[in-house]
Amino acid sequence: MLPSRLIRPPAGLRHAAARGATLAARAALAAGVAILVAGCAVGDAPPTPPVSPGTGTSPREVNVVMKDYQFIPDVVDLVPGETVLFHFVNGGLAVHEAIIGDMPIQDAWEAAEAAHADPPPGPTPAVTVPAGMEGFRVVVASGERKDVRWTVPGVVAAPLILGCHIPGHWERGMQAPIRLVTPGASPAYTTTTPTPAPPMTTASPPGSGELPSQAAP
Ligand SMILES: [Cu+2]
Repeated sequence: MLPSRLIRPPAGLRHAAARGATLAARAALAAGVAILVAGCAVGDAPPTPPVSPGTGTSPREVNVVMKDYQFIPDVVDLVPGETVLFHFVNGGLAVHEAIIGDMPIQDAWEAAEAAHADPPPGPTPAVTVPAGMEGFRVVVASGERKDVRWTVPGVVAAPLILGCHIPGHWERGMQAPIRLVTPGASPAYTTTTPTPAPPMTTASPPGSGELPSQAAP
C-alpha cells in the first residue's frame, strides 16, 4: 500500500476538489431549498397528518392558539361528524374569540360586535346575533385557556371558517379556513382555501376598541 503522502493529490488539485465539494454542497443545498419551496408554496397549507377522528367518548384534542392577531394553526383540519375537544389558548394581550361558522355567520357576528365597539363604562354589553346565526362561539381572555367539546356537523353545506370578530381583529388577520378531511388520510376535499376571506359587509375601523369578554355558550 502506498504511503498516504504519495497518493495525496497536489495542492492545486486538492483545492479544486475542495471547491468542487463546496459547489456540490451548495448545489445540493439549493436543490433542497427548491424542493422545500416547491412543497410549501406561499399560501399552501401544510400537509395533514393522518387524523383519527374523535368520538363522543373519546374526543380528538385540537389545540388552537390565539395571538394578536392570528390563529395558530392558520388552517384547522376537522373530520365531518367527529367530536373534538378544543383547547383555545389566548397567548395575546387582547381578548379574542373563536367563532366557527360559514360566511353568513361570520358576517352576522362582525355586524353585531361592531355595534358594540368602544362600549361605555358599565356592564358588559350582551352581543347577540339572529337565531340560527350563532354558530360555535367561545370568548377567551388574555392568558386564559378554554377547553370546549364540539361535534362537527356531519354534512357541511358551505365552507366553514374560524374567525374572531372583536372589532378590528378580522381585518387584522384573525381568520382561518376549516379544512374538512377524511379519517386517517390526507385531505379528501377542501371546501375552503387558505386565501383571505372576502371583506366583511360591516366596516369596523382597526383599533376602535375591544369588547369585554362575553360568557362562552
Ligand atoms: Cu381576536
